[in-house]
Amino acid sequence: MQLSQLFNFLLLVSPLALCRAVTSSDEAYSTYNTGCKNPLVRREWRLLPDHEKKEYIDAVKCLQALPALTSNNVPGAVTRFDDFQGIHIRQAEFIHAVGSFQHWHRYMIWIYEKALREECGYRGSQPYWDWTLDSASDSAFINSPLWNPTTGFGGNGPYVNGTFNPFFSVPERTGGGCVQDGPFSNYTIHMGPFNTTAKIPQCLRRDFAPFISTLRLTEEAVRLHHCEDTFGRYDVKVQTGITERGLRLSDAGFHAAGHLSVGGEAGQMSDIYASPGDPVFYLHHASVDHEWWKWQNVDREARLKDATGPILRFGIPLGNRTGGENITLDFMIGLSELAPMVPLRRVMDTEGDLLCYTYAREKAVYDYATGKWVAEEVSESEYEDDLEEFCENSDN
Ligand SMILES: [Cu+2]
Repeated sequence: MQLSQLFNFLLLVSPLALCRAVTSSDEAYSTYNTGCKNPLVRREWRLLPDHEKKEYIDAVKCLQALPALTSNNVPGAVTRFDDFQGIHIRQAEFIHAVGSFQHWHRYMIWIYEKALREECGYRGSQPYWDWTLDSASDSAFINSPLWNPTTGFGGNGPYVNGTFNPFFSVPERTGGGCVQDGPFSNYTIHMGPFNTTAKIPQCLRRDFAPFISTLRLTEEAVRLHHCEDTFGRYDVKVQTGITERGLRLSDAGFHAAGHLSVGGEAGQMSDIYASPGDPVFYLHHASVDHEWWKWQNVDREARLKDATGPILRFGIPLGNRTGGENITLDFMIGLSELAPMVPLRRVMDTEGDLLCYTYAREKAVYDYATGKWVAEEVSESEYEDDLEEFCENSDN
């Protein structure tokens, strides 16, 4: 073994070297630590002008063409896009039905957004998918601008008969086959289903279940989560529907409902391990994050410090099965090779000493006169007044 080979070998095996590799490959972290002056502003997908939609999709396709960084530990990872799916598969049992669920996914989406910007020249922010805009009817869901083949992510897969998931069934699913149109119909996903990072090439599958959207993703259903005033209770609602055996429909919070409405039974989006194989995962989780951000903003002083929930899956109160210790602000989260470990206090504030983004204070409204979605401003006080009235009127 030559000296340089030995050095490379040490870099790969030594945990110390691993830390070094991560920090040295990413000096940019230090620039984020000086405070957040110009936060990126995240917007709803349909409010982006078409050229910005294209820039985002081009950047995702760029990640899907760059070589993986994690292939030493994630055998199925071929591309930079796969890196994120692989890390999610590997960590899935430590990041769902735990107190750090929201924090870990916030961190993941941010690192993904950073990769799009720093490695693929993307100049925008991570868009999100406001599910409530597509929940008025089955056809509203099916015709969402998100699924547009030229300005979106392509649509449903053709209907395929059969049982795809040993753990749950989605009775009114409508697809299940390979997505036939849009920018990702030819992309090969390399991992899944379930808990393996072995290389299993497969197509992107979607299995729309619009009834989940009309049931669990309406404005009212989503808003009910916000009537909770402690993080613990809010988070229980958001995570309802995560079970040991995957995602469940009944009482599903907006997190599980968003996954299941797109993934049905057969699609990657319904897979608690492999869901980041569908590029829409990132818009869905940005929306979960957006809701948390809105919740935090109602009382920033208290809520930016409010973190609780079990370290072990399904501990109290998330299932109450394992009991055990709770997370604190010092609990460490990380993305293996993709990003350094950080205490979760550092991701509490989206405009803090690590993260630097915010969400536009707007809501998309459909303008029947022009047939276009337009932005309507929502002030913070307006949002809070409405919420108060809503929660008083709902027997919650
Ligand atoms: Cu996840």
